[in-house]
Amino acid sequence: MIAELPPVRLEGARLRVVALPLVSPFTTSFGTQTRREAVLVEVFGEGMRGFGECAAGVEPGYSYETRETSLEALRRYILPAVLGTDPSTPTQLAARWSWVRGHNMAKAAAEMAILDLAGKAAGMSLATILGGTKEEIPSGVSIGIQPSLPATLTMIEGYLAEGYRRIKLKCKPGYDLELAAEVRRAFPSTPLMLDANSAYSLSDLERLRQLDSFDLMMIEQPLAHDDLVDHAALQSQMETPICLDESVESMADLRAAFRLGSGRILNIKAGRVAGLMPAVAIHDACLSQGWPVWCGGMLETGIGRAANLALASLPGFTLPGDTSASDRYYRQDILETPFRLSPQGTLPVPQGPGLGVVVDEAALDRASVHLEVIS
Ligand code: OSB
Ligand code: MG
Repeated sequence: MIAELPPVRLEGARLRVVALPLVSPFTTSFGTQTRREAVLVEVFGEGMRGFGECAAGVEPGYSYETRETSLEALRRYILPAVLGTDPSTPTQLAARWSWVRGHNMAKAAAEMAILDLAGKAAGMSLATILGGTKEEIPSGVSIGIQPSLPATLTMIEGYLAEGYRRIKLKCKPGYDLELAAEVRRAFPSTPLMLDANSAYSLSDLERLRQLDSFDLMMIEQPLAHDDLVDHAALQSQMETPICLDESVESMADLRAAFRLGSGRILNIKAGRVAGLMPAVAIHDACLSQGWPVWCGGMLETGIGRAANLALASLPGFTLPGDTSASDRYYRQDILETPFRLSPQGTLPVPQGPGLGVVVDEAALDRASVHLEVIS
């Protein structure tokens, strides 16, 4: 349940792009990233500032949304829809851009900034606003495609030693069966899963079925980004649970996935589904349907990470997600206190008002490559 917050008046907004080098290149079936360029939304009102982070990448490999499309949607349509209007609740504000088709990650960034501001104005943490019940989030780590199998094994060993509770490996056709076999041999009881980012088709059925012998928790998004029908066919012929990511961008997609049997688990990313409030509704639907969920990630800076942790504190998030510590991504995050992994392999849910994090203004300025005022 989402707490209804008192109305806030939005007096101004800014759009910023921060560029942060990744500690190591991140390779998926759709490409390699060496740094993250994140669009940040800042909203001003009530004498305060709220921050939101856009999940979009630089290139349209995961989604059609990019740094440029999200900047354009935010400056032309999404922010003008909510700026300078009467005091309104976050729900009322989000309703003003619902006419904009698509651009879910851009909408989610604006919503996050508004919720941060409204939470600060009301003295309420984002986790409390969203209906969170946990204070610590057991965390997994998502490992990109590595140059060699030994490199992958070394990396896994390091993350397990740090305390991570689940290993996710990116895979693609030809970098899958041997990978799963070798990792399973080296780590017989580690909670393990694969993420294909849509790299397979039903013609790979026999190959995918062979993954059933490796005791995987799940395989994430094996088939096309916009498919639910073939995923249902695959799930009916495979024992390993399918977890959907790219294929579920709305409640309508989710209902179709339930009806068809396109999987058994959902990775929830607020950016993919147009915001935290829609993400909570999707979480609630999964909880009633008996689908476990976990919180995905998009290599967020500390700002987006704080929102992910608040979302992951809801009761249906029963599986460790991609909510890794700041140092798994960045040498220098943009928070005064970066997120650290506890020895138990958990991250804390921020308890302060709004996102509950303090931005390191100097680090933010150093990382900024673009700043514009929206009026
Ligand atoms: O498919 O979950 C994905 C990163 C960028 C784009 C898509 C995905 C990912 C990850 C990384 O797997 C998750 C994270 O640690 O943030
Ligand atoms: Mg994924």
